[in-house]
Amino acid sequence: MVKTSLFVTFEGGEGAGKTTLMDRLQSTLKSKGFDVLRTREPGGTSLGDKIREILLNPDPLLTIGPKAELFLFLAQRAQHIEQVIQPALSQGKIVLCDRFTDSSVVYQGKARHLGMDFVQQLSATALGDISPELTFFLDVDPSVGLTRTRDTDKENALKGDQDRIEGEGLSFHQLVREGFHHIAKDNPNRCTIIDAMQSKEQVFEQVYPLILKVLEKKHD
Ligand code: Z5A
Repeated sequence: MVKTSLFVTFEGGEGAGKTTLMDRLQSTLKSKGFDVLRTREPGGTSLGDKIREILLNPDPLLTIGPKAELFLFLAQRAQHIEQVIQPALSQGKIVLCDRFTDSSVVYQGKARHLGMDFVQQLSATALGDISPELTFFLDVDPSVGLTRTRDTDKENALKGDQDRIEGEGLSFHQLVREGFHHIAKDNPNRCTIIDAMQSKEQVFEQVYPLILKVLEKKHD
């Protein structure tokens, strides 16, 4: 087993193709002998999974204001880092994480109007010295992404079961997309925007070599 710690995050709007891409990356990296830990937010721990159920519950009687929502995301992240991400990196694993702090900055900071800088500063307390070395933003027109997700839900007989955040209007998801572009522009060394309107194969072929390049540099 090849031991190389690397923290990679995957971001993007609903239905951008993160799960699809991460499935392929995980199996390919494992087949090359790397020790890979795959995880996601919200979630990743027992506490995180319980917080996820609350955050995504579409029940209109369960009111969650923007600040409460933010603190729930930060709480699950603090636990996720301490219990899962930090230990895995210390053991020389590649951590592939579906969403991380950039999602909070964009969804709560930009789309919920709490302010991107405010969320970034507050997040620092949950993060400690952990931050991703590589981030891929899968960029897709929100109407395309939402249609993909709804088609998948239909296939899985989940019609009408949109989660609380997915069920926000198109303008909300457009703000999300703008927010991710903003972060990518401000962090060119860490972030790469990937055109997720391309085929699944093309998306993988763009991302995988970039991960390999960083892994090779670590072995030099
Ligand atoms: N959130 C937040 O507000 N603040 C935070 O701090 C964090 C999260 C961490 C979590 O939702 C929600 O929490 C999320 C942000 C918020 N809400 N939104 N919107 P989630 O975990 O349930 O869902 P998601 O992260 O948005 O992912 P998803 O909907 O599961 O989509 P995906 O993983 O990016 O896509 P996929 O499952 O790989 O693909 C979707 C479908 O498209 C599927 O049928 C694929 O076969 C198809 N697909 C994938 N790629 C392609 C390409 N390239 N072409 C054509 N079709 C494709």
